[in-house]
Amino acid sequence: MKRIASIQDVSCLGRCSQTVALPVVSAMGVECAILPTAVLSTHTSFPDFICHDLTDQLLPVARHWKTQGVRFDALYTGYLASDRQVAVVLELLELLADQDTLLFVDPAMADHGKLYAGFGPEFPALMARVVSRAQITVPNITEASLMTGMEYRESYDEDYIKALLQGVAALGAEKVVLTGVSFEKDTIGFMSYDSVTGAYDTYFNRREPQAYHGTGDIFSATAVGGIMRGLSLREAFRLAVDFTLQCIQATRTDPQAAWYGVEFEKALPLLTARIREIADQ
Ligand code: PXL
Repeated sequence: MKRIASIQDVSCLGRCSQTVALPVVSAMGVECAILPTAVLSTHTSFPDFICHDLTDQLLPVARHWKTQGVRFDALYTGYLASDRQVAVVLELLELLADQDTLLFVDPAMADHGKLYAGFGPEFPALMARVVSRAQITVPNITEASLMTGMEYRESYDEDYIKALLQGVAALGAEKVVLTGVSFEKDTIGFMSYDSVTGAYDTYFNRREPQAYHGTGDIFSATAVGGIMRGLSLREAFRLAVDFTLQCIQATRTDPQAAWYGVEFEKALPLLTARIREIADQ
């Protein structure tokens, strides 16, 4: 069985980051070790959340894993809790990766044109250092614009999206998958760029009118799980778009859901069935 380490926060309430990655990756038949970057009472959209930064725990945990001879097929980073955590995470990646370990970086720090609460304007440049190590990175449009210094636009064309993709690749990432891309009002999906082959790819599915918290984390966890189960990047990211949509569709009737995240629990059986159909045995 493949094993990954998911390096992001535990938001105790409000499905996102580890509380999404662990169940989704596990349901896909991949072992998911977790390395929490912080413990928060809730994700940062709740008022008055509390946060305990775990930067000082990260290297001791990783060193202990090393002494046990553990290896990882992928290291997946998401939300990082502080400026000073970035240098530690870079060291951690160095320590835990071997030449066959996939580095998958979700620079989860911003959306809808704004940084999440708690980050200062210097944070995107720090996150860009983690992205520079990635074989695959999955920014949304806000994150890509903040890291590249390009203007954030709500309405855009393919040239703008390609410029963002190339800008993120120029930071050092090999493959860039820009999420939340929508060229038509009823569809949403991704556009990707492979800096080695120069190839672009796109995939779109239905766009539901509601926006929910934590859907980016569902998308990333599904993509990592799919890649680990032997899907091509194209298949894995298509599956991620489709499953994110299924989670949103499973949630639509709940008026509280925008806060508590998508009810992915209802859709997990669909993911398990689909991965059984399409993945390596
Ligand atoms: O879903 C991304 C995310 C992860 N972790 C924390 C967050 C958010 C988004 O707001 O606040 C703590």
